[in-house]
Amino acid sequence: MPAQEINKSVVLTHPSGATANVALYGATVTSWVAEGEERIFVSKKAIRDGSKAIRGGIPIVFPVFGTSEKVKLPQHGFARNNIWEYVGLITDNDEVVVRFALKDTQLTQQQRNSWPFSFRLSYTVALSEKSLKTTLVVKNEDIDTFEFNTLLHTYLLVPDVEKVSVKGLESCHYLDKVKGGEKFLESNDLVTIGSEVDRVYCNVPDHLSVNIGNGSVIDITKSNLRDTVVWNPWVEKAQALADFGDDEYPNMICVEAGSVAEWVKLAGGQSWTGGQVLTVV
Ligand code: TA6
Repeated sequence: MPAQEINKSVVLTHPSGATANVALYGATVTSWVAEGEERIFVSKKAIRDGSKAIRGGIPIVFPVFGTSEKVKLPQHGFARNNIWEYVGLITDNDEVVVRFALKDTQLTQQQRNSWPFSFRLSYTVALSEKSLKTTLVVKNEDIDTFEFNTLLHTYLLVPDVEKVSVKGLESCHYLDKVKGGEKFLESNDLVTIGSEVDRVYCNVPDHLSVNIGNGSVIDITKSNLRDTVVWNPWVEKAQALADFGDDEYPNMICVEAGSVAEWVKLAGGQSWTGGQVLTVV
């Protein structure tokens, strides 16, 4: 079965043996196995009962990144905290493609009060032998224009984050949230992690390469997403997260394609499409 709904998740299986799991909760990818190895980090302390966003995987951030004075919603919005509808298997040619949907009518009244627009999100997950493609379509079903942030909060599994490097961010400006949001210019060809890192890189090229440090590389090709966030909580912030093991920060790096530095404007009746392809090289 190329796609099977089991225990509120959809399990994708590709003829090559690659697999992926997508929880209906948040339409959160919680596993991606390519060439026999798990590529996605999910904390062993992740809460999976729907009371909180899953700590790990690829949570969908929408309609706000972080928090905002303009939008009174919990951090990173409501998309990752709601049960999405499983629309079904779209194709299973050389890719296994499944679709999920979230409509404004599925939100809590409090969420709708905070973000009172008619919308429909359509999210496709496409699994091939070496790639996982995740694409979000935002449809404004309202009359008025609305603005949003969106981001794929990708947690990559790594053996030792201090051996990881991210290539492709050189010469990008970034907002350093560890230093009060101060703006810097990235001068390094390779970005490495040796302490807490929480940076919003702006206007980033569409192709990044993450050297996992054990000989494998994950390419990230984004489309219509301007920015990329790089995050590792390191020791103290990891200890402060109840749903994150104190000893887990060495085994993850978040490299998150998104449009977060500026609001995306979407006129009534219009659609916006953006996404990423993760590829094992
Ligand atoms: O994407 C990085 C970030 O914004 C960090 O500041 C940190 O808060 C992380 O997201 C996790 O946020 P969460 O709400 O999932 O705990």
